[in-house]
Amino acid sequence: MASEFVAATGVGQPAEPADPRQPSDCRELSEEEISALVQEINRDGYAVLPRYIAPADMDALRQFVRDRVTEAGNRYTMLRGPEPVAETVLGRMASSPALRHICMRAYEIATSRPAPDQPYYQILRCLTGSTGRKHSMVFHFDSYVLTVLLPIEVPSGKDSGELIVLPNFRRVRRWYASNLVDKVLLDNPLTQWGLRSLAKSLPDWFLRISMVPGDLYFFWGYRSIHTNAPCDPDKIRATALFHYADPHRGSRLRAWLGR
Ligand SMILES: O=C(O)CCC(=O)C(=O)O
Ligand SMILES: [Fe+2]
Repeated sequence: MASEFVAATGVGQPAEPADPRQPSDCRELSEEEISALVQEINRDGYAVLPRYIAPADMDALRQFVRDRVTEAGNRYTMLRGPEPVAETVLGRMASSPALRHICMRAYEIATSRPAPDQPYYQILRCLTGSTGRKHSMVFHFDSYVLTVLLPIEVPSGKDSGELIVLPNFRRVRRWYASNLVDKVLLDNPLTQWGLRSLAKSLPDWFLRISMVPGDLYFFWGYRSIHTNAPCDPDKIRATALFHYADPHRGSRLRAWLGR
């Protein structure tokens, strides 16, 4: 599956032995590697760059997440935008030319459209406690073409918060109105109930990805129906997301609707 990408391109291997005291900047990928990444997302539903973030950065990030969760009273918490995470490796990722290049070229290769100069929609999601359940098994399409996901804390155990994906379910819509119809059809109690039932009764229909902290995951969030499985309430599940490129940014209908 996703490992083929690694085998084909060798991008999984760090160029030098990782020095745990030396936080690394984002690795660049060649044009061939980005093409292989896109092919893999198209074929398998997702691609992964193993060990993209250095262990020292991951340790600091885990501590950062624990501190924010404690501050939030051990409840679900979400940090939005670059400012609250500016001092962590997530701040460096958000401003990394190498990661930006991967996103823009992947977008161009996949859509044959020029990559727009839009900031990431960046969030850090921390699920824990009983409030974490409310934010699990909520199937959705993202509003952005490419979703880049860095798992930070992945709980082990019965409920271990996998990423669940029905990959590449729809095309990138030309019109915002079509996108809105898709979202209404998906985001209603009946469809949500149907998808939850299907995920239980026909699990093979879905990708269920057990993510590894420090690896970097890519999928077409706009095209894929996806969600996260629940995690045990006494554990933390934390993911950082960089969503890139809203195809309906200039839509007049959307401006009119005030969305
Ligand atoms: O946290 C995750 O695993 C997925 C979150 C997600 O899909 C989103 O924020 O758009
Ligand atoms: Fe999403």
